Amino acid sequence: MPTITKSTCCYCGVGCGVLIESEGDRVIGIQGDPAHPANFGRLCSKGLSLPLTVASDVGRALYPEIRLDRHSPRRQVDWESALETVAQRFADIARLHGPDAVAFYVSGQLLTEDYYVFNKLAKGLIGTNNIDTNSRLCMSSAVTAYKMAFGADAPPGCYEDVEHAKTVLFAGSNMAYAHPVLFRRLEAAREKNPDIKWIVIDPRRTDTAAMADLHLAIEPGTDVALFNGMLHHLIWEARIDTGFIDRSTDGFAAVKNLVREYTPRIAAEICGITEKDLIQAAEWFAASPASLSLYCMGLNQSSHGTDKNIALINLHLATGQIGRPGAGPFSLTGQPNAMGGREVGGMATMLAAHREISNPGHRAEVEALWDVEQLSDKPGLPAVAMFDAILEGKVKAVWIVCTNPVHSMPDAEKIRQALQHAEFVVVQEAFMQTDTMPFADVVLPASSWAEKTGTVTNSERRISLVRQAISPPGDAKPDWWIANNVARRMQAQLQPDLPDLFPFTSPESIFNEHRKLTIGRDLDIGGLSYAVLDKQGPQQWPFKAGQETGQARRYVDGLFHTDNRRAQFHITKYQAVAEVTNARFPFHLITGRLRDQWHGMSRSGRVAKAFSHEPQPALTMHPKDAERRGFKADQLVTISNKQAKMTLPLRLSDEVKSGTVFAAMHWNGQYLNSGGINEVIAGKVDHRSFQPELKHAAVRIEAAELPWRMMAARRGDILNMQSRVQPLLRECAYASITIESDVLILHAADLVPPSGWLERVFDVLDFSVGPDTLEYRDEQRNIAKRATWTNGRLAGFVFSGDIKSADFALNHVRQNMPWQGSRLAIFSRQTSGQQTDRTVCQCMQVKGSRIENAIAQGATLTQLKVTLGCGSVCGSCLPEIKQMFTKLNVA
Ligand SMILES: Nc1nc2c(c(=O)[nH]1)N[C@H]1C(S)=C(S)[C@@H](COP(=O)(O)OP(=O)(O)OC[C@H]3O[C@@H](n4cnc5c(=O)[nH]c(N)nc54)[C@H](O)[C@@H]3O)O[C@H]1N2
Ligand SMILES: Nc1nc2c(c(=O)[nH]1)N[C@H]1C(S)=C(S)[C@@H](COP(=O)(O)OP(=O)(O)OC[C@H]3O[C@@H](n4cnc5c(=O)[nH]c(N)nc54)[C@H](O)[C@@H]3O)O[C@H]1N2
Ligand code: SF4
Ligand SMILES: [Mo]
Repeated sequence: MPTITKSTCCYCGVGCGVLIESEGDRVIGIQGDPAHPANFGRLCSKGLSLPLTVASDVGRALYPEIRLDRHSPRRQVDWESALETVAQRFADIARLHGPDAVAFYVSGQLLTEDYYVFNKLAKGLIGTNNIDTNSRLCMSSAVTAYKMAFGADAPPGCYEDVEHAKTVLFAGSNMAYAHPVLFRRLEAAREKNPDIKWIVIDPRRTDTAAMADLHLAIEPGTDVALFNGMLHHLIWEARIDTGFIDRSTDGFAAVKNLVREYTPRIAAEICGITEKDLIQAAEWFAASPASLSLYCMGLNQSSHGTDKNIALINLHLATGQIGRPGAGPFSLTGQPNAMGGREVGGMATMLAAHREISNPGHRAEVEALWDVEQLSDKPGLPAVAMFDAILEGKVKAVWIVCTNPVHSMPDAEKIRQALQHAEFVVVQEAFMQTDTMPFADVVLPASSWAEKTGTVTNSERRISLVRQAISPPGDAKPDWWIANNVARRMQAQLQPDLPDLFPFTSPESIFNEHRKLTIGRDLDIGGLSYAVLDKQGPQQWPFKAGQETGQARRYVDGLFHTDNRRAQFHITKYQAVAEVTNARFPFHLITGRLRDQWHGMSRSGRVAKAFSHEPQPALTMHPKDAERRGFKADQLVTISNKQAKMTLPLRLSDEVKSGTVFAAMHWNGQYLNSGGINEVIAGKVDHRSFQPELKHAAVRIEAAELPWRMMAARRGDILNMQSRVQPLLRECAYASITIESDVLILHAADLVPPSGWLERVFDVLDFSVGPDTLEYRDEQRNIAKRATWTNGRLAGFVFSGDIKSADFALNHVRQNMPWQGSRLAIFSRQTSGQQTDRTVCQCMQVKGSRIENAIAQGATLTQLKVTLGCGSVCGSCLPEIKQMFTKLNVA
C-alpha cells in the first residue's frame, strides 16, 4: 500500500502543498494538495516532475568525503571524522585569525530549522556575522526597501489579493514561468472579469508580457525613471490620494519635488517607450479600485534595486493603493524559503526575528534569549564581499550549504579563484556534480526534498510543514543535523563554559526555540507550533499566542512599523545600469529563467522532459540585429566583455528588442563547456542592499569561428552518461549536453578537435568498435564517425567533422525502431530541412506544430485539451498556447 505524506514543493516561493506518494523508500507519485491554500491541488510542470528527481541515487552525495590537501583526491570517511574535521578546522581558524576569518554561505532553499542552527552557530557561538545567503542575489533589495518604507520586512498582502486586484502591474517578473500556480489564479480572475487590466514592465516580451493589456518594453534598468514619470503624471493630474498621504505617510514633499523633472515625455524617452503608454499605465494604476504590483528579479537584481523597489512603493503610497484587498506592493519571493531565512535572521546584515545588528537593544535581546555573552556588533560580509574577502585571504574558511555559488554568483571566474585560494572549503550538498563541488575539501552529504522535515515560509508569509516521506540515500543527513553536530563539537572547543547552545534533537525543538525569539516582534508566531500546523494546516504570520489564525493582510489600519507608525517616502533618482553600452560593447545582455528548469539544474536537469521546452542553451537576439551582422539562427556566437568570453548558439526572436539580447541563467558546467552566463556578468552591487546586478551586462557579440563540429547521441542511462561526459565539456571551445527521454545528445565545436578528445567520447559513451558498432573515417577531411546498434535498433552515433547526416541519425535514435536496410547509410543519409519543433506541453509532451495545426483547423482551447491533452494537466503551457491562438489570428 502506498503511503501518502503531506509536504511542500521544494522549488519556488509560491510554496505549493504536495501529497507525496511513496512505497518503502521510493517516491512513486505526487499530487497537489487540494487543502493547501497556496495551490488548492494545482502543481506546475516542475512540481509534478519532482518524483523523477529522487528516482535514482546516481549523482547524489551519499557519503562524507575529505581530502587532506589540494593535490590528493577526496576519499570517503565516516560522519564522525567529517564532523570532527569541520569543527576542528573552523575552531582553529577562528581562534588563530579571529571569528571573522570564517564564513557561512547558505541558502533560501534551506528549511527554517536548518537556517536557524547555522545562524546561531555563526552569530551565537563563533561570534561572527559572516553568514550570508543566496537570498542576497535574490530578495535583498526587496527587504531593504520594505524596511525603509514600512519599517518592517515582508510583503503586506496575501495570495487572495490576486483575485481582488483590478489592475495588476507585473514589474520585472515573468510569473507565467517563475510562479506558475499563482499565475493560474490571476488568469482565472481575469477570465471571470475581463475588465481587469494587466500591465507588464519587462524589456522582453515574455509569456507574461504577451498576455498583458499593456506591455512596457522598457530599456533594461530604467524602471525608476518609469515609476517617477508615472508619479509625475498622477501628481499633475491630481490623481493621488492626499488623504492617505497626510494620514499615514511622511516624506511626500521631497518626492514630489524630485519627480518634477521626470515629465512623462522625458521618462518615456529614457525608458524607450511611448509617452502615451506611460500615461496609460499611470492612469490604470491610480484609477483602479485595487492595484496590485507583483515584482521580482527585474527590479531586485540591479545596482539600484532598492531604488527600483522604493520608486514602485512610492507609487502605491501616493495613490493609497495598499492595505485593502487586491491593493499593495507584493514582492514575489523566488526560493521556497527565502522568507524563512529572513525570519531567522540568517543574513550578514540582520539578527534573528527581524532584529538589527546595529541596534544594541536588539543584540541584548538575542544575547539573553540565546544565553550567550556578546554578539558581534560588526555587520557581516554580504555574498559578493564575502567572496572578495576569501580571494583576499581575509576569510580563510567557508562553509557552503545548499547553493552553488560557482554557477550563481556574478563573475564566475572570480568565485572559482576565491575558492581555490581559500584555506578550507566545506560544501554541504545533495548532488555531486555542481560547479562548486570540485573546490570542496570536505563534502557533507545532505538529505533533500522528500527526505527531510521542517518548515518553509512562502511569498504570502505562510508557514507550511515539509515532511519526510522516504529515507535519504546512502549516509546523507538533514542539514540541521549536520550543523547541530558540528556546532556541538565546536562549542566544546570554543565556549565550553556556556550552557549547551545546541541541545536540538529534532526540527520541532528548533522551531520551538525560533518561535520564542519572534515573540513581540512584527513576525510574532507565539501561537504557532508543529501541532497547530499539523492540525490546522499552513498558517500566515503574524500569529500571536491566543490567536486562532494568522494575519492575511498587514497595514489595513494605515499604521506601519516605523517609529512614528507612518510609511516613509524616499527619493529615488534614476541611475543607469552599472555597465552602459558603448561602441565596443553595444548590446544589453539580460538574464532570466526558463519555464521548466531550476537554477543550476542539479535537480531539474535529472528530468529529461524538463529539457523538452528549451533543449539547448541559447542567446536570444532580435532577427534584425542578426541580419545586420550576417548571423543565422543556431550558429555559434561569442559573447564577450572586459571580464570574460563565452560561446552560445544563437536563437532569433523578436521577444527581445533590437539592441538587447537574453540568456537563461540555468546552464553551467554540468551541461555546458563554460560556467554559464555569469562568466560575463560583473554584478556591481546596490550600495544599500548589496544585491548584485545579475540581470545586466554590456557585451559584444561576434560569430564564433569554430569550423570543427561534432554531434553525438546515445541511448542509455542518462544520469550515468551525463556524469561521464561532463568532465569532457570544458576542453572544447563550445560543448553542451541535452537530454531527450533516455537519449543524451552532445554538441561540440572548436577550431580543430582537442587532442584525444574524440577517443574519450567513444570511451565514455561506449562506442568501442565491434560487430554492432561501425566506424567511418576520412583522415584527409578529418572526419570520424561511429554508430552503434542494440537489438537491431540504432542506439547512438558520434559524428565528428561532418554532421550533415546527424538529424537523420538522431531521428532514428529517437524512434528506436528496428533498422531497415544497410547500416552504412547512417553515415551519409540526410533529411531535408528538419525544422526544430519545440515541445510546448511538458506534461503530455505535445509539440508546437501539432498544436498549431489543430488551431489552424479550428480547434478551440477546450478541444485542444481533450484531443491533444496539452494544457490539461499543470497548465504551465497555457500562456504559450494562448499566444499561438493570437498569432494565428483566432480569438
Ligand atoms: N521555472 C523557474 N521558476 C523559478 C525559478 C527557476 O529557476 N525556474 N527560480 C525561482 C527564483 S529563486 C526566483 S528569484 C524567481 C525569479 O522570478 P522572475 O524574477 O520572474 O524571473 P526572471 O526570469 O529571473 O526575471 C524576470 C524578468 O526580469 C526581466 N528583466 C531584466 N532586466 C529588467 C529590468 O531592468 N527591468 C525590468 N522591469 N525587468 C527586467 C527579464 O527579462 C525577465 O523576464 O523565480 C522562481 N521560480
Ligand atoms: N545571471 C544570473 N544569475 C543569477 C540569477 C539570475 O537571474 N541571473 N538569479 C539568482 C537567484 S534569484 C538565485 S535564488 C540564485 C540561485 O542560485 P543557487 O543557490 O546556486 O541555485 P541552486 O542551483 O538551486 O542551488 C541549490 C543547491 O543546493 C543543492 N540542494 C538541493 N537540496 C538540498 C538540500 O536539501 N540540502 C543541501 N545542503 N543542498 C541541497 C542543489 O543540488 C543545488 O546545487 O541564482 C542567482 N544567480
Ligand atoms: S508553482 Fe510550481 S515550482 Fe512553485 S511551488 Fe508550486 S508546484 Fe512548486
Ligand atoms: Mo532567487
